[in-house]
Amino acid sequence: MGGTVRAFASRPRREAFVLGLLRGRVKLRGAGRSEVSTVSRKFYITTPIYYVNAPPHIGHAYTTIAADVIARFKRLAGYDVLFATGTDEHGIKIERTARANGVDPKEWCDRIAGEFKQLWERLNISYDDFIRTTEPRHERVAQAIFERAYRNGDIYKGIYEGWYCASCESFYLESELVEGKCPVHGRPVEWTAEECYLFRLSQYQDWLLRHIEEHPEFVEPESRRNEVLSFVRSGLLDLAVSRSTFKWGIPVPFDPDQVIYVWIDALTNYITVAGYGQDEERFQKFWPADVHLVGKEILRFHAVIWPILLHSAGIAPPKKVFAHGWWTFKEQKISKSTGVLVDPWDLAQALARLSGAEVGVAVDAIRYFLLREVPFGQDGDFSDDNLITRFNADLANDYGNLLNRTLPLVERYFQGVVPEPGPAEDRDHLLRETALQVVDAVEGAIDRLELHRALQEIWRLLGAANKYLDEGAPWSLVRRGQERRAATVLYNTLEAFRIATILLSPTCPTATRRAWEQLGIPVPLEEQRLEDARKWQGFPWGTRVRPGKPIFPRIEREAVRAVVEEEQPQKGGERVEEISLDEFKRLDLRVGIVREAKRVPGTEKLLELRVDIGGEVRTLVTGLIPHYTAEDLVGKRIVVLANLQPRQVRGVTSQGMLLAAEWDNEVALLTVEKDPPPGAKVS
Ligand code: ME8
Repeated sequence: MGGTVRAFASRPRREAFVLGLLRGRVKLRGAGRSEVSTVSRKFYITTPIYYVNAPPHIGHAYTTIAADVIARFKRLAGYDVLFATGTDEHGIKIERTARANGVDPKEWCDRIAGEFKQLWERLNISYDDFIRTTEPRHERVAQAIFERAYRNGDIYKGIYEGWYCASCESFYLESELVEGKCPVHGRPVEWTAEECYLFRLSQYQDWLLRHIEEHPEFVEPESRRNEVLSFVRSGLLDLAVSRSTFKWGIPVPFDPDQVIYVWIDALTNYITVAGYGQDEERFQKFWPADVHLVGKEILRFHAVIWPILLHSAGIAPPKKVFAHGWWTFKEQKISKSTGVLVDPWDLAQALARLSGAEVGVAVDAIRYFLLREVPFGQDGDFSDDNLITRFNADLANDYGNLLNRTLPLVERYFQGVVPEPGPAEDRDHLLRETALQVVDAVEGAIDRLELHRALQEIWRLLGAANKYLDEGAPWSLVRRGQERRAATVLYNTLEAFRIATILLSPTCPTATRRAWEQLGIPVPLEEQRLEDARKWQGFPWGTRVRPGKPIFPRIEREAVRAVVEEEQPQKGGERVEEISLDEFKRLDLRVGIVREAKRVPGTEKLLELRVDIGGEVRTLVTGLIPHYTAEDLVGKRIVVLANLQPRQVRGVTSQGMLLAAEWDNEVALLTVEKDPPPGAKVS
């Protein structure tokens, strides 16, 4: 760091050793030998590759954000990281969806894969590789693995009969169905009987059992591991690994009438990314994967089929498969098949509008909320209200406000220059101890994938720093002429904040960058490493701070109510209070022409309108069904309240309101005479 040069002569030995490790390379000096060998530490983490049958939603964002935070943390800790995500593009489900949308499957896949990539960019996902299963590099690997199992005698031709759920792309036994429907999606299953290739899963049952028993860390959390164990103990059946009734898949290399079963195709993506069969050095370095993060519904594929397939091909299984829980919304699973969707980008934009924060900061708040709210591994119910509470209490108050009250004090008492601390007192030692413990605790929690715990620990440090500042009260120290002590208190508060900022940077990359800019430390946050968080009093005194706007401006509850509530019909006949003419003039009422209208999917009464209000076309969401159909409205002149705060209605942003009369369950739109142009003022 720039500024002042100081020696760390008294750093404890253990810390010095850890620092050596953290740059990602350890120098091992053999006794009596002079050569120095370097060992690089790698970390390979994956998300599932997502189906492209529909655009991404917050469930996909959850896994991907979690993986991103872990990957960023590992980079911070000096690891050479490979973080992969991607899309799963073959199978009957994708083929059907593409046809239903009137395009060929490849075109459809390109479109949706593009949407995933765009969302990941917006959510600040730092993936190193985005794999698509339609890429030639992957098709070669899937075929090679299939062929290898065939040559081993693990794949044979037979007839498979069973119930198939196209949503899961999976076969079920009669006994596994729930009321005759898919146990995961609750959807009807299809009876299939076809000639195909089968894989001898049953042959590997004992090997897998032993592997899981001998490697308790292989499947986590523990409750999920027990489920997998009892599933394997109950007996594995051979698995159908090819299909012949449709074409949208990777051809079986030795039988062009069959395509490889989509799950076999999909799972092999993890070794394609690592360079299998194409870049031996890369494969040696990154395989086995350190963690496959998955949702709990696809754990069996990853913890049973995948290790067996690898073992049959002579490849080591991944080190860990971690299954997290499901997000629900009002107790219903958020998923494409239930139709309950939360669009993370809409949510970020709404949060940005509500708070006035920049959208990247709002994205950070969502990233933080998802990981903090629910212990990683458990289910959680999504609620706007809890999101706002976390935003205000944790981010605006504990984190943002700590900075916003410290920097002005530095300005006021020390001309905006971070002062040199004086001799340490007990409470200074205590803050230092907390900070150093927290760094270790955060690292440990990330290693155990206790992401919520890692955040709790950072907040333990922020809590201690806020309390330290309150109790240290530099403002009264200055009043009593104790500037030196005030300098120490302010310095140490900023120091704790600096450490918390480094630790929080993987979760909130944008907000922490903004905070770092305000701290004024010349070395950018991106260049900080975990070892920098372990250096107490690493903040260079003499630094000129640059106080700025609050990074997480508080959200007012009133504004929230307007945004998250669905449109409620106004009740007629109510007494209303009088307003002045000036108050009325604050309403921007204009003539608008409805250019397009369509029903909001998944709702009974909502229409989404595109309304020309003169030089601008606005989106309005209104509950006009069954009084009007979409066709009734196109071309109509209506009256629009144009300066109503935008609000989120079922994932669509409504940018205004149209006026209508209501009586006895009837609704009539307000229209105008003489066809004025769109934008004409109504007063
Ligand atoms: O299963 N809560 O793809 P998919 C939490 N292509 N996580 C959720 C979620 C929710 N409500 N909804 C989805 C597939 N997810 C296969 C994977 S891998 C070789 C092939 C996340 O598009 C979670 O990670 O159905 C879940 O496992 C994944 O999205 C399912 O995505």
